[in-house]
Amino acid sequence: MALVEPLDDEQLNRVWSPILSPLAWDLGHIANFEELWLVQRIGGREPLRGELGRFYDAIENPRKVRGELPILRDEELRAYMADVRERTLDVLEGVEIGPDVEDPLLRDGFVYEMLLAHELQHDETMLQLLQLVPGYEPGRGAGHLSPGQTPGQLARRFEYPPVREMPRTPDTVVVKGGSYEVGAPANGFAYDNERPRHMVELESFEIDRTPVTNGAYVSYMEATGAEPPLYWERDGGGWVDVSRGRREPIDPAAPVIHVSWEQADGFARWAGKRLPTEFEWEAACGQLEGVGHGWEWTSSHFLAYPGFEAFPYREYSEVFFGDEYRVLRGASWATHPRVARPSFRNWDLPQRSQIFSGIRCARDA
Ligand code: AVJ
Ligand code: FE
Repeated sequence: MALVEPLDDEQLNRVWSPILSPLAWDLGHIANFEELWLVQRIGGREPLRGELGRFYDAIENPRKVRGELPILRDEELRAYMADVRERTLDVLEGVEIGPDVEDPLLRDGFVYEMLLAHELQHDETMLQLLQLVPGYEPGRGAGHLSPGQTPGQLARRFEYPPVREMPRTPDTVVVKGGSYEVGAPANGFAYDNERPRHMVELESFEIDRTPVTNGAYVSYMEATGAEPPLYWERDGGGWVDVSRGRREPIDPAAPVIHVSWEQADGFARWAGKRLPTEFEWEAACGQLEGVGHGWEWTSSHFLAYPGFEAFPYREYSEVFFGDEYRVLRGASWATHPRVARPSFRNWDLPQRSQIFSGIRCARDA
């Protein structure tokens, strides 16, 4: 709610882009997902609005049609969100979680972690859309701290643009070939696509310690005529960032974001390098710097790990497996720390750049 506090209902309902949902859809979807998995599945209650749930099904309703759906809007939307949350808290009181609970949805509180992660990921999706809203600045006043959360963590989530310091000299991390363990351990929260943890064989490789900067990307554009990142516009001799209706000079030292996989792959080849595979990234990530400015494109397709089991539903990951999507690793400035971990796999289509996506190069050693 803090994220959308500066917006009015017209802005919440508007279709800003065919590849992003209206904000009202995300808000209703977050609440409906919570109702479905917790209030209905765990609490055994009837849905609050009957068949409404099917309009919030992400697979049945692709992003480009979501503006025309009879979804909840305005006061009705806010009332539904509040009703669901009240029921959620109610159900929570009567529920047992712990390592020995039989229901895998409840064991170790899986369903709660899933709902939190889901909401936080949609916050990032909403922030992608909010880049299209002129004058948008997140409403800090509406934020509240949850137990254990420091003001710094809340502020970091809302920081524009990425400001973490970059080391001066670009250099590389050398990783020796051999067997590496990848994926999420069997206990603790992770998505199904991160499991099972397993061994992979890697050849020796080098990976840049830092992500590609705006300055380096400009050199690539000048040398090859490649397209600029999304939200860049020419301004005199230089470039400005026009997201959120601003015109801010591009900082050549900051990592580049809003590039597609095609742009990232093109850059890497031009530089005489290549994108890392997702497993190279995971094996090296303990030594990388600048992780968290932007998601990092990898050369890997989004595929199931050997022994994969869909949980708790096929539509989270399984329906996206195949060679259509590319995997991104790491996190962006808009990713909540709670959902950032070395085994986390993000994915998108290779031509997309609305996500906060950047580049890190690798090469065979
Ligand atoms: C992991 C970001 C690709 O947006 O499709 C949200 C996250 N899954 N609701 C997506 C997700 C279900 C997912 N990504
Ligand atoms: Fe979702």
